[in-house]
Amino acid sequence: MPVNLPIVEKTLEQLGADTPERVAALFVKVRAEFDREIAAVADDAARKQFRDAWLGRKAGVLTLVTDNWLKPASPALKPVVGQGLNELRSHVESSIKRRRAEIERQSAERAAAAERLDLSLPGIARAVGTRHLVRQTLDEIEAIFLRLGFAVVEGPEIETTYYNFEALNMPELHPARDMWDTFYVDTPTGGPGQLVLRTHTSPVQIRTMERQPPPVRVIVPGKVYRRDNPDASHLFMFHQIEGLAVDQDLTFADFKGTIEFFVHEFLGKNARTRLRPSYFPFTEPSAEVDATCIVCSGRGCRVCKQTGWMEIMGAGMVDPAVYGFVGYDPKQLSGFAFGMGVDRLALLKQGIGDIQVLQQNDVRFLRQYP
Ligand code: FA5
Repeated sequence: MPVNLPIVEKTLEQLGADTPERVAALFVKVRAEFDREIAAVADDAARKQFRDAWLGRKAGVLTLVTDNWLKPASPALKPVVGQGLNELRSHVESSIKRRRAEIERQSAERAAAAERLDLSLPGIARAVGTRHLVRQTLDEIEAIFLRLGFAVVEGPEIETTYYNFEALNMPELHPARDMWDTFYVDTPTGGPGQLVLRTHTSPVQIRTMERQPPPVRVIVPGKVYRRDNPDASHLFMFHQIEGLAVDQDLTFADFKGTIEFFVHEFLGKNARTRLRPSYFPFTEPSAEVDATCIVCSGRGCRVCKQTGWMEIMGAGMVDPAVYGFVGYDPKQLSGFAFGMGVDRLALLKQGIGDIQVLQQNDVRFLRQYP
């Protein structure tokens, strides 16, 4: 910032300042110009430039006054110029220091004003996750069976072939093993220690009966895995809820009553059920349970493939051969078991046409089930 003071470029002689009064008058002019200019210094960058213009060693105003006024001054005027210069220097230095403090205070005030907390501003809404539709369905089904006195138990997702097949009355090479396309886990030995990703929750029937004496009344929610090609009704990882009740004198009527109660609670009082004969190696007799399609109320639609019915579970009376694997007495006991596909029940209840949306994690879908 060049200082607008041509007088400091000249000597006292050139300025005609030959008396102490005239010299003093020159210093008054310089000081007035300084005071005028410092008032316009508004920020730290301007202050630095201003300081250099006045105090800079090479061409600052005070250096010029020293070189042009003091050094060539006559001996009579030298003390007057010296005194004027000293007073000017201390005025310049202290004023610049004061201005610097003011600028710092002002910028701190400005920053504080910008940061001031405005309690009237609307808050920032944080997105909160929700339970997945499958989790919601699992919880709902569990709650229904808890009311009937069933307990919830769980089992491992990596299972031995013994629990997944053998103890469920499917010896090695039994053709029924083909009902489940299985993911085998590589193990060094193979053979009887062979591990699989469980294809159903039924192995936990065996684990539960091994662990506790009858009576048994449990449900088993969990993930299961099959080498099924994904399509509108198939996933290769899905969820089942197994049910097992074993006691003295349990009959097929107990089984039917339990399932009807569940279907009414889950799908509504108007939903009807039907049983179709089926086959599972670990139940005898076996049945597939259908419920009226909730989307079309049984009239027939795309979701139920125009049949009016939706298959919801496999089930049956526990095959007496199974009790032999867990040390239960088949002559004293009877029971029923069922295994339902939770993902398909979620589709059925919500009228969703493609099971794969449950695993695509599209938030536009997930947000519909808060
Ligand atoms: C079983 O898994 C038997 N363990 C059920 C059972 C338990 C029978 C106890 C008797 C006694 P199934 O393979 O039918 O049965 O499967 C049961 C349900 O899982 C089916 O009704 C269907 O809802 C569901 N499910 C089967 N495969 C798939 C798949 N790939 N994707 C999604 N859901 C499936």
